[in-house]
Amino acid sequence: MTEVERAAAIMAEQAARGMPIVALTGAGISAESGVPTFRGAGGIWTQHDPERVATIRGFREDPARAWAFHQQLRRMCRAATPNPGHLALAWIEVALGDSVPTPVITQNIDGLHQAAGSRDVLELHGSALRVRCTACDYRSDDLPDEFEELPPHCHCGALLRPDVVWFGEMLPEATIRRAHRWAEAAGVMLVIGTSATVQPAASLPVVALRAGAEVIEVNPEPTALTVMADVALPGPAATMLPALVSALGDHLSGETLDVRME
Ligand code: BJW
Ligand code: ZN
Repeated sequence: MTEVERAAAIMAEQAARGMPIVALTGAGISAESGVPTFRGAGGIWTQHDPERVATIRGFREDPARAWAFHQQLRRMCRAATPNPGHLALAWIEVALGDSVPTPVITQNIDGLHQAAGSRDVLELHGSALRVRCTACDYRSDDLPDEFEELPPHCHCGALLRPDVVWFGEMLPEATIRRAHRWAEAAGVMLVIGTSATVQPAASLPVVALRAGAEVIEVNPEPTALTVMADVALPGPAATMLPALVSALGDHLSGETLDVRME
């Protein structure tokens, strides 16, 4: 039995018991859509200092600098389309149906899971496709390609900022609470394309393991989680996830699962 087949067997068994199949994703799942990862060769943090562009201190120091960076990031996210990895997760949701919860907890800010059709996406780190006001409750995802002024201002006069979570900031409370609950309830947690270095997201697989879930990791590189995972699939998400879905199809009847990988 290959590792992919073993992972699929675990998923099928847990799904048959109605146990949640929870995904936790990171930048690696979008790499093959052309959105660069943060760390590693060619990573965003090798080109930009996160202290300057991904903290509230850096933003306050020079809002135009932080905005120039985020505009670049937003352009990449807007130009990207879901790859077979994102689509495989959306297909798992459809294939397993309503009796098996299949939430996707993502650290990504690119909106690609939603674009792929995943319906229950928990955005831990917000979205590059939205802005919010630094003073009032204004929030919007109806943004022009380019702002007339950088940094852009709210109708109330205060600065707008990207609706993302920067280092040192709390994650959206309801979202991280729900993510924790899914980690505790999971039968399987698929951990895909994350270096598992940024807290509190990096703790979710550990929470899941302690609560009895089986953890399947998809990542071409080893991480701190690899030795703890029940199955590690060392390869790119856009190849590994369709293979996993295909193997899962062999475990389920044609009526329950319709996952032709065309
Ligand atoms: C593939 C692939 C392919 C490649 N297929 N895979 C000391 C100890 C512990 C914690 C802290 C500490 N000091 C500070 C903290 C807290 C801090 C933290 O964790 N820092 C660590 C870096 C040390 N966390 C926070 O500040 C968070 N808030 C918080 O904790 O609040 C409470 C608190 C505050 C202060 C102190 C203590 C507690 C907020 C975190 C916000 C993260 N924000 C970012 C930026 C958003 C974008 C923006 O600015 O616009 O979110 S950082 C960046 O990292 C982004 C990502 O979501 C996040 C995670 O990265 P991810 O997704 O894992 O990507 P990579 O690039 O790291 O990895 C990619 C992986 O893909 C690699 O493994 C590849 O191998 C793989 N891959 N191709 C599959 N084809
Ligand atoms: Zn405002």
